Amino acid sequence: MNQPYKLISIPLSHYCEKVRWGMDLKGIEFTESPYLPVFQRIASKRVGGQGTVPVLLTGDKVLSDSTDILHFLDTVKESPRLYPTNEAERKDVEAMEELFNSKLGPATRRVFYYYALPDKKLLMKILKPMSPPKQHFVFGVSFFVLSRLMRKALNINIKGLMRSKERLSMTFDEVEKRLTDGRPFLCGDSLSAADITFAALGAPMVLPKNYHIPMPELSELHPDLADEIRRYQERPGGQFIFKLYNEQRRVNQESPIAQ
Ligand SMILES: N[C@@H](CCC(=O)N[C@@H](CS)C(=O)NCC(=O)O)C(=O)O
Repeated sequence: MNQPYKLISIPLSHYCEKVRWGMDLKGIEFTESPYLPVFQRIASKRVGGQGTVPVLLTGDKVLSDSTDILHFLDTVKESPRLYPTNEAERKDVEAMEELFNSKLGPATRRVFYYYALPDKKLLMKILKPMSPPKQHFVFGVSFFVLSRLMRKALNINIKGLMRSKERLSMTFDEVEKRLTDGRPFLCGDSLSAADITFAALGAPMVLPKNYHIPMPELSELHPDLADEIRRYQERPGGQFIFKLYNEQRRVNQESPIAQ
């Protein structure tokens, strides 16, 4: 069957996970072109993206931002809606999503990579599922150079780590304030782009079992990262992510890989 939508991705990327979740939730079929970090820059720019992924090719449009893609999905298939039709409710969802995109996503990525990047064996293992074998090989032999490029691009250093830890905690505080009244979703009474974005971008600090590709075990990680993750798993925000993954994440196992 001819698949109209193609997702250019890094399989491990939590911004790609956010988009996949939206597509799977709506039952929109797509093929995926997976790349390893750094390699995605060429693939993204080649089709008119900004060098980052996700990029969704729709046939006549190139969407190169996860939020633009989620908005687009509501136009492809109205139900279940990711953004409420009521203006005030929609603005609330969009404000939460923006907070997670700008603060949570970069912070979880930086904290995770700060501890994982020095461990070549572990990182190669984490990056392997779904990745093109040739790229995985080249990534392995060029690890010294590529891991430095990643450090530079993602600002992975001790100062960045400290700032990211603060932002991470601040974002969880914000979410947990809302959850104290026992609500099942962050905004309104159904799953929205706010919940999906929080769960997907928070996943590297909580390691839900049914993430798109297998997450490492705590015992494999640097002890400081494992401690940090344990703390987030126990927080109400972490429990909320587990709940969303268990109850709401419908993975479409059928999405074929396109090269
Ligand atoms: N604002 C973008 C951010 C996407 C993003 O940061 N993607 C990461 C992957 S997790 C990326 O491509 N990073 C590569 C780089 O910056 O070189 C979105 O929401 O789609």
